[in-house]
Amino acid sequence: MSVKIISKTCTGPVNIAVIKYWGKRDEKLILPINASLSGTLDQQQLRAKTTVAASAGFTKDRMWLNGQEQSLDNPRLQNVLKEIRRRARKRKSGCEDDLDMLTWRVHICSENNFPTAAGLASSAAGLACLVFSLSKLFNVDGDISDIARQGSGSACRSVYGGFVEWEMGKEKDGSDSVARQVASENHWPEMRVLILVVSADKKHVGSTAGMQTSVKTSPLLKHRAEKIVPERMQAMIEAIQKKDFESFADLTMKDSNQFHSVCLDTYPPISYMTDISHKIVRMVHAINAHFKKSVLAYTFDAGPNACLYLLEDHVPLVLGFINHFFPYDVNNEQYIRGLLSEPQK
Ligand code: 2P0
Repeated sequence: MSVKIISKTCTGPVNIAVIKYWGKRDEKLILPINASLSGTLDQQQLRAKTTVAASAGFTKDRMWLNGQEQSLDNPRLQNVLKEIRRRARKRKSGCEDDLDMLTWRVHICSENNFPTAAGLASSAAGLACLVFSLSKLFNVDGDISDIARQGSGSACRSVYGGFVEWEMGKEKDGSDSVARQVASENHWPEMRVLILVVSADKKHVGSTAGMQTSVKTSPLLKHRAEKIVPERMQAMIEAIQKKDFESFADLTMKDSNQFHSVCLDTYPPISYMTDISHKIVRMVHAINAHFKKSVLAYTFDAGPNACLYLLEDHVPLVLGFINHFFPYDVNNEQYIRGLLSEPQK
């Protein structure tokens, strides 16, 4: 006797925030204390890849990440699976096979082609990809960014390409805390991102725990969420719509700096940036001073690695500076690799 297995394989992109998410008002539903905005990278260099399979022959839901079996005894993953099955059931337009399928267990196999948990948005790409693959497997249509959000907050932004806003929302049930595209992947085709891997080690404080401590202890975070981010979001959306790189760059760098200031304002403090990260900041400002305007913007997430936004024309020159200031040294594990990614495709 043969047992039917249905499977789907999808890939999911990384997103790099230019207005950062840091802090939740609801831990279970993953509702943020401020809106955020990111660019979605193309999938040539960095991506998650997930295969989901369902079968009447599987005895329980199981998951493997980069070849290692992971426990699915995780409330976030359970919520994601429950919500996908709930929506599939609600749709009810499927054939009998479809309805049968809702009782089948799933096997999930996911891999990233870049360091996991090193502040390179691996959870965003992974969870967005998982939710997208499950939605294809169970024929769930419509916006799935709210389901991705329940897997990992920033994952909701990886559901769309181009520049994407995660709206904070007002509703208690999170129904309006969703991602929406601010500009499509074709809007600013000259935009590039260089990722400088300072360290591929796991971060010393995870984002989820780090932001919980920040919400409890940082007065700067409260001020940022209430006063700074709402104005900055508007200015950022305008800069993107007008393709005003200078404003885009200045806002991006200021927001990264404020996020890391919040980390230091957290008690006990959190420091994600290293001496090399700070050296990159100085290099970027030196390059911008040379041009007498911002042609390059850094942004750092919950880790020491730098993401540099710039326009295509400046890539060769900036790579020249990077090679000059951070020469490749095989004996030094802290060397920097420049990965060139086009953010929008
Ligand atoms: C961001 N980060 O906007 C910010 C900037 C890190 C620094 O979103 O607890 O992994 O799963 O919602 O989404 C990292 O936080 O945290 C993050 P959870 P998540 O990209």
